[in-house]
Amino acid sequence: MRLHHVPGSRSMRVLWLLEELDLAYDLKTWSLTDGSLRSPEFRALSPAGRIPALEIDGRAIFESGAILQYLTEREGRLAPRPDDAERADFLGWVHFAETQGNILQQLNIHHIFLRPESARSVPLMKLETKRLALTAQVLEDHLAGRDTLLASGFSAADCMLGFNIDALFRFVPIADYPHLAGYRERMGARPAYRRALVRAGGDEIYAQDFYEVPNA
Ligand SMILES: N[C@@H](CCC(=O)N[C@@H](CS)C(=O)NCC(=O)O)C(=O)O
Repeated sequence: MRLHHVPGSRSMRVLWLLEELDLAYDLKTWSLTDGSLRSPEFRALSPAGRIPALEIDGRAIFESGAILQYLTEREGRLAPRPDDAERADFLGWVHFAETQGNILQQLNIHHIFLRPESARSVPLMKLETKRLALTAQVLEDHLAGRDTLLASGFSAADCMLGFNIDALFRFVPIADYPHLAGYRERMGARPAYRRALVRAGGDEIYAQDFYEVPNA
């Protein structure tokens, strides 16, 4: 099994799940900025040139949510089965994580990656920060009085969504979301998460703890 990875990116979701499942794997590390994700070699694994991709069972799978689902079904662990009443909640949170992930990606592009800086859009940063705050409030409300996304306990949906939270608090103030902050602490304390962080290498994306929307 080989995970194609960029430190600090969505491949952390898969890395964390592989550690939770105690599976053996190799890591191949790529860069978001050197053009290599557009190479034929990488696009043979992930056609849109996106991280992560997982080589497994003689093929490659792309899309973090699909990889998580494949792994939980293959291993028969950390996700409710299709006939379980919690299955719909599980799938909802897995896909919600990508709704939020796409907002975070827009904010990363406009606060960090886009060059020249004059091409960055303050109105877009404002809009996406508001949209992000709405998703954060959904989680804040959902996590009041519960430790994990699913009532039955930790699942791969927490790997999918838990990964977002570090990025989320770069753009919305942690003090506004105490239940979500507690969730981040609980997820961050899991031994498998700690092991994944060590294997993942340093974050390649964020140089600041918090990114304010600049005055236009
Ligand atoms: N929906 C995809 C999104 C993958 C994605 O956009 N990954 C980012 C890294 S977090 C990437 O590869 N960005 C490079 C690019 O957009 O060119 C998934 O969940 O796997």
